[in-house]
Amino acid sequence: MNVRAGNPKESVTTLCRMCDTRCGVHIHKKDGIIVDITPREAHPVNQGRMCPRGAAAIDLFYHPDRILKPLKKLSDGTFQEISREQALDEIAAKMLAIKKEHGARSVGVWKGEGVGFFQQEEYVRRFIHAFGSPNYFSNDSACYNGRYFGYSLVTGFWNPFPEFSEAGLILLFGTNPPMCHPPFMREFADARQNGAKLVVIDPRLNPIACYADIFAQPYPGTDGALGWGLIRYLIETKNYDSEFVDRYSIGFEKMAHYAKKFTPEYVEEQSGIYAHVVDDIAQLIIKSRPRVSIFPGSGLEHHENGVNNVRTLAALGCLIGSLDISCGLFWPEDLERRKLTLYDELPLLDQKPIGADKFPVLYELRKECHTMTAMDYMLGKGEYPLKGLIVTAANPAVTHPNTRKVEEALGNLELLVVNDFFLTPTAKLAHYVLPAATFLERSELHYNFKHHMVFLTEKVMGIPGVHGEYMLWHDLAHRLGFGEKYFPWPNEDEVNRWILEPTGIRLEDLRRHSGGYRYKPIRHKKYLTQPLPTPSGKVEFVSPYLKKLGLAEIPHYIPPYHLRHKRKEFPFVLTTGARKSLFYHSRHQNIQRFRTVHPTAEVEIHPQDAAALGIKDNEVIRVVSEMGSLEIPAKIVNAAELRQGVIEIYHGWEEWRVNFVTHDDINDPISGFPLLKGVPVRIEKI
Ligand SMILES: Nc1nc2c(c(=O)[nH]1)N[C@H]1C(S)=C(S)[C@@H](COP(=O)(O)OP(=O)(O)OC[C@H]3O[C@@H](n4cnc5c(=O)[nH]c(N)nc54)[C@H](O)[C@@H]3O)O[C@H]1N2
Ligand SMILES: Nc1nc2c(c(=O)[nH]1)N[C@H]1C(S)=C(S)[C@@H](COP(=O)(O)OP(=O)(O)OC[C@H]3O[C@@H](n4cnc5c(=O)[nH]c(N)nc54)[C@H](O)[C@@H]3O)O[C@H]1N2
Ligand code: SF4
Ligand SMILES: [Mo]
Repeated sequence: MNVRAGNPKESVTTLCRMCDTRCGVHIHKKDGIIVDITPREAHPVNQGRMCPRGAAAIDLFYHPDRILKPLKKLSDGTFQEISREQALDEIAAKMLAIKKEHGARSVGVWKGEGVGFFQQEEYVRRFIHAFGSPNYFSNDSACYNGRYFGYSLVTGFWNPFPEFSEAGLILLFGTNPPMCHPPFMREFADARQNGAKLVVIDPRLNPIACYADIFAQPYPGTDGALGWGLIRYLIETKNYDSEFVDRYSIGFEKMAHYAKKFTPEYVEEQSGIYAHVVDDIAQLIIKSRPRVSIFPGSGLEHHENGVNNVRTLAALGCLIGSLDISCGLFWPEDLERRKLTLYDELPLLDQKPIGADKFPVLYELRKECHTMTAMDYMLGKGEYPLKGLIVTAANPAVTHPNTRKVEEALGNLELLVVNDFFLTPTAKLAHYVLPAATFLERSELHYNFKHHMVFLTEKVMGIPGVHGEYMLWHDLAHRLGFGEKYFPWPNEDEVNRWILEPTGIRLEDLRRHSGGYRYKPIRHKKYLTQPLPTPSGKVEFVSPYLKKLGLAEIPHYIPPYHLRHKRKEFPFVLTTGARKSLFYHSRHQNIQRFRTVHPTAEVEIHPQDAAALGIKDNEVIRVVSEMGSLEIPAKIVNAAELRQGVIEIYHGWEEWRVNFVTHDDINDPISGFPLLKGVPVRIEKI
């Protein structure tokens, strides 16, 4: 590969963006080639540690399969390399043709987890509004929004990660930190050293569960019942912060009334967690409150009752007085920077953002269109057609539910552009594939709200002809006629200066503080002197906003789909996507040394379930749901590793795409989230 150094220094400090954790790292170069990546000692997030994926940025940057030139699909389905000018000219021309025939809203954009949040996301949102379409989609339709809503609806803000090290009790629901959030492990260790207790709620014995004081295995999708059982216990025994409740919340009486039915026996019936375990967890909360860190992961939001289950846990945290303390529901203060989005200037509500009618909360609180509804619009079954789509940093042909429909919908577009490093299953469906730049080839601002810090990362490397996200939107905007107005900045430095201008922080200040710049001191219990950012200014145990929309005012518990619709044909419950430390969704399977560790996919199954079906270890079996089927080798786990009746499949495999069997049509009414965990299935021998 023809690479050149973008920076003459031999060691550059930056943030790792192999995941959204953004650990501080040093990139070491020799003669312009990256030779090593090491963790930054003083960084507030990782404090001198890093995970194996961080160092794999080298494998990614130099990967032999990287796309380095734009590709155009020919009529025979093969791809041909073309110049960037030709690619962008043709894409812009096609976008204008679609706009002329169907209106601007018939073109959309989709950003994925590859670029995460903030700056790269804001470029995408800005671009599509400037073009005249409200149709911004993202992976967040199946990630994070569910948790964001669960918290925001109760407290008005999204709780960034708690400072676990200061907790007396850590309660983890459906999260797998050693795989997903490695820096939490140091905080857990610090807390444990100070005597903190650990409770893990997960149908699967995930690695952190091995260290728990209490590990309980619920049926998927039933965490809300446990949350309510804990609320009931605390209210009945008067072990809650009544002064806080009286002065700073609304809806307590309704909540207390609703909680009554969640006796330990009822919780056991719903969740399968023994009644006495509910009491034990409640006792631990009582001993430690308010120093309790409650953390729900994607195991909660990937259900059709996810937001309310998360809301229940947020309410529980408030009830015990954990609001706005470091190890509880910390309320971060924003940096008063400029935003790149155009929602005030060009709201485009009259253009009918896709899914905003079906899932108004998703649109109102996050300004996101609903990806699952978008598939219908691509297939000509919407109110208007969606004909063109630019996808950056996402791989929906693997990661989005109902793969069969995704392939059909993307295949039906008149223009599909994919900006990625590799020819992914999504890119293979595209008319044009553009070579994306890695984080090492970009400059961007990063915000860490837990620490009130802002960071600047700069280009460490460059590859001729490969451009970062900003230049993609900039160059397209200039071809489409709105470049001068909306993308006037010639480079990322100028964008960054514009964003920071109102803060008084200069790029030079950030360059001098490569370990991050604290933009505001941290304050706690701010709700004592200022209203919370909820509509009422108080904690909302019930939500008048949701009631007005015809949604549940109380975060009520509805049993999950697999319990509501018990059917003989589908006796098992499939959960998907328990993360693997070396893979990141659909990424890194092409890194050979990682692939050696996980050579093939597997469906994890309980030994008694396997015995009853006569299934042997490694035997290829068929998993069938209402949506589709998948053939995959079985892995018989130990009895304690999985709740009987539950099976688990990782979601990122290119060759074994579990999303062929997940549901895009069973959705959380608040977030619109699909049913990814808790899918009724049967197992067939082949
Ligand atoms: N290595 C690695 N790290 C990652 C990612 C990755 O792909 N790879 N992805 C990143 C992203 S985008 C995200 S969203 C986060 C997700 O990170 P986490 O939120 O920690 O999610 P998972 O690892 O999927 O862990 C979910 C756990 O929930 C359990 N579970 C499933 N259903 C239920 C249920 O109904 N109730 C309960 N209590 N548990 C349930 C599963 O068994 C699993 O152990 O990870 C991030 N970090
Ligand atoms: N069944 C099931 N499905 C799931 C989940 C589950 O648990 N179960 N989890 C869901 C969750 S939480 C999430 S977040 C989504 C993730 O869904 P996606 O956003 O589709 O995530 P990735 O598979 O990581 O795809 C990211 C793509 O971006 C590319 N990429 C990486 N970095 C960059 C970059 O800097 N620039 C550009 N242009 N491209 C880049 C990668 O090569 C990759 O092809 O999957 C969801 N899907
Ligand atoms: S957790 Fe690993 S991949 Fe994520 S930022 Fe840190 S070192 Fe990079
Ligand atoms: Mo995610």
